[in-house]
Amino acid sequence: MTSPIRTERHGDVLVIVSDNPPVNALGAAVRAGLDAGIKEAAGDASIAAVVIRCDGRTFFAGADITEFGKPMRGPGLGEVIDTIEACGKPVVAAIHGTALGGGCEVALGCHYRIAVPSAKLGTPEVKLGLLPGAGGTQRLPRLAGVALALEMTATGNPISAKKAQEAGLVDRLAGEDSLEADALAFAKEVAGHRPIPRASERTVAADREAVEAFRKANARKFRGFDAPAANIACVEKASSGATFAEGIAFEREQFTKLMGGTQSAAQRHLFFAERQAAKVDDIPEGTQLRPIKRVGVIGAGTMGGGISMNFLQAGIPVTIVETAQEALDRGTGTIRKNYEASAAKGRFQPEQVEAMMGALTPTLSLDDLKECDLIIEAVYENMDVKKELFTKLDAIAKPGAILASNTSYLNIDEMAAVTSRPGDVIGTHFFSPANVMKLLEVVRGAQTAPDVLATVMALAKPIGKVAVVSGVCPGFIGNRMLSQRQQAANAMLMQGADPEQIDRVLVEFGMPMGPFQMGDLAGVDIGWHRDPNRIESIRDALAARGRWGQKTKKGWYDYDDKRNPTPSPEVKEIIEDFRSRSNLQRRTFTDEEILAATLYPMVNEGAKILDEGMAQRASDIDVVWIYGYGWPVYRGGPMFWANTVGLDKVVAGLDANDVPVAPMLRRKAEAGEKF
Ligand code: T1G
Repeated sequence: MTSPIRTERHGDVLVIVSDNPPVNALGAAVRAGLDAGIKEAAGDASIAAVVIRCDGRTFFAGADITEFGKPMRGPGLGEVIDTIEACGKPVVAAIHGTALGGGCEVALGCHYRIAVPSAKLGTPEVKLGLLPGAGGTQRLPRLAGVALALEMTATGNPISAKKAQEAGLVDRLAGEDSLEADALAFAKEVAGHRPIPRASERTVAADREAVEAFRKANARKFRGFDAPAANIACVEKASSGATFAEGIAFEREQFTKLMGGTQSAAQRHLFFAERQAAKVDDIPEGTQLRPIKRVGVIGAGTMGGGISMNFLQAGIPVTIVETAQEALDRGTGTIRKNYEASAAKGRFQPEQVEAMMGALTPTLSLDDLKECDLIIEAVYENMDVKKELFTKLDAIAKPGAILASNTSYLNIDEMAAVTSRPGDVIGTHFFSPANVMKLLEVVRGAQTAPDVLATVMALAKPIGKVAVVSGVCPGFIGNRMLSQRQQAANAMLMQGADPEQIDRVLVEFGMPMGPFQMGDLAGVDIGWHRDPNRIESIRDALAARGRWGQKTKKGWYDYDDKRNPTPSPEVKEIIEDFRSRSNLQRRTFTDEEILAATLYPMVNEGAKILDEGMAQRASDIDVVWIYGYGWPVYRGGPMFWANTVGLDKVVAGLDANDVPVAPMLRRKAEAGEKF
């Protein structure tokens, strides 16, 4: 097999080039090639300097994650980087694209760094539950100081080439289209320079204030994660007066601990799961996508407005339709207000806001949708309303237009059936707020055409979404599992658990909020029959008394002006009243019992979803829960988490609570298999 590394001679400069698509990951062959190239340069007196660069779209984007957990082949990355740094001739890193993780570490091991302005440098290992394990936590602070090293390693966010240059991480910016030549010229310029600057030979002053301030500022964001603290500890070690070798030993110890832990396994699982979710297994190779030049959105309410924003931000013009001018104005006004709020935070320039608003065409007439390539309805969640609308759209929309429903649980096939083009009908279930939440459930109808599905899936990334394909079933993937959790929570309420105990247990597990806090956020009245005299559940009783959640400052909890929740005596009274009229056995619940009672039924429903073919793979279900509901990434999603708990334990828990176990789940548990 040819090496992904080649060398080129340019006078007295040796250029080492990696050609390892798609992202020049630093797999064994690349590491071996780099090692050999550097040793060739070190041993050849006619070579005065070295350039390391990459073909393709980016400089090394990190260690090869697919090699993790397998026996190391050839020299380790840290070893190769040490060899680069120890080279007796100046080595220049020529950076384009994203120098990430091990790629950034290779650049730090070089003596000089030149980058194109559009390049980014980053150490995102923390997003995989890890830390830069090839010397990055020790070289970064030595080159750029403690504060930036903390920011880069513990948040994993990349920085621009310009910011890197300002911080001393990059020595020079190349022309956007002349990196190769500029790097060569730079190498010739520094050839023969003495002393050769080596990051490991520098020291960095302690900055306890920066460390403490950083820890404090990020405490909430890092809650539950192991890796951020380990990254901080390594940067602290580098600035503690320890030698470079001591720092490397500490880094190695911390890296090994993280790599062996469940959190990193979970986060690495999700890295691939998210990319896998974008792939639809049975779409024929070479399926042509339909061009989407203009999108129509029906409904300018919260969902319609948020959906429109996604496309406007991606540079796709939107025609938005309402039934009344006042609603239309309110909707477009909200879109502008949201954009202006983002602009105030520096996310958009004012001219971008004007451009996006200029690409929004409000109208009261459905006929104005006739030029749209994709039409998404986000109207009232009622099948009759939707069927009537799809009937009209069938007559208005141009041939080949994709007709999509934003329904969160209604049957797409029924909507398709009223049209003459069921193949063009699909579900695009955005999660509220649609311009913020990343999950997009793409609901594939029985007759949805492959190119329609492929087109919508391909749209997800440009509009900033993570798409997961769902089959047609009530609640699709996420809400179908969520309802199991809600039923279990309601049942425990009746037996003696408090809303705040149940919510606390799930928040401590890592969820952003528990079922009752979530109910108050979404609205206790959502899906309520609206008959205050028909009180069949605790929820009905709350809704009947106007306890609709945060929007009425009272729901399952009472809320102050800052929306801080406190337990409500009225709610306790309502719950007590229902308990007293039921013949359910009263009991207390331990936190473990609450966790098992609420999460195991979700896993059980996930098994049914898989068995019915409503989701392509278990990892897709994990992606739904990470991006749609805030499941803690360090637990990998419900199906990955169930594997870590042990499916036999999940089945035992379901049996103990008399929950009928999905056959597929029981089979797997008995066979000692995982999802
Ligand atoms: N290893 C293996 N495969 C990778 C990879 C990697 N590092 N990065 C991407 N891929 C694959 C990816 O699975 C997909 O494959 C294809 O490349 C395109 O990726 C020792 C321990 C670089 C910003 O965390 O952030 O270094 O689905 O769809 O949107 O300290 O990929 O096509 O088959 O994401 O243009 C640290 C991870 C590793 C960077 C490009 N590095 N990658 O985004 O394309 S740990 C990272 C990314 C490490 C050292 C430590 C992004 C990207 P497929 P993509 P993209």
